[in-house]
Amino acid sequence: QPSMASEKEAALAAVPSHSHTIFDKIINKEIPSNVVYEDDEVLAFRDIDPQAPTHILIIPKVKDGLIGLSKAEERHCEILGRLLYTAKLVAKQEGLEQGFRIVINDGPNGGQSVYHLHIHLLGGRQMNWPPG
Ligand code: IU
Repeated sequence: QPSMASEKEAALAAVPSHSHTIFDKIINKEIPSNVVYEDDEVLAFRDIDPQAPTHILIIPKVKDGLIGLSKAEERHCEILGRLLYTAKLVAKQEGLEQGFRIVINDGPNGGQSVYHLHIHLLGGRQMNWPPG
């Protein structure tokens, strides 16, 4: 949980797994979230612990083994493209004409804390390079 640990600590504590994550509960509306875009394949909702004025997570509704980008298979190519395209649509919807950043954290070193592939869309401020 973001409240009990820093994002880095959460990532280091997270165990990569194919089992259900909190994102399934968000998809199934078992826990509330601030949804900004939804279609049959993709859900986009505001990150609970925003790191920028706009911070949205874009996820596939069906995980299909895609616990992280490092587990991607050829069959995932279509949904991966759909997720990126959705990021573009949501960026426009959010008015991020000045630009934005897309992030995919993978594994412990990448700072991944939830093992259901997700794209971070960050915007509304100047981003720094390199990222931390
Ligand atoms: P990460 O790339 O795996 O570290 O991203 C997980 C994100 O999910 C992180 O930014 C959390 O703030 C966010 N999040 C959320 O939005 N809602 C939740 O209930 C939980 C995490 I747990």
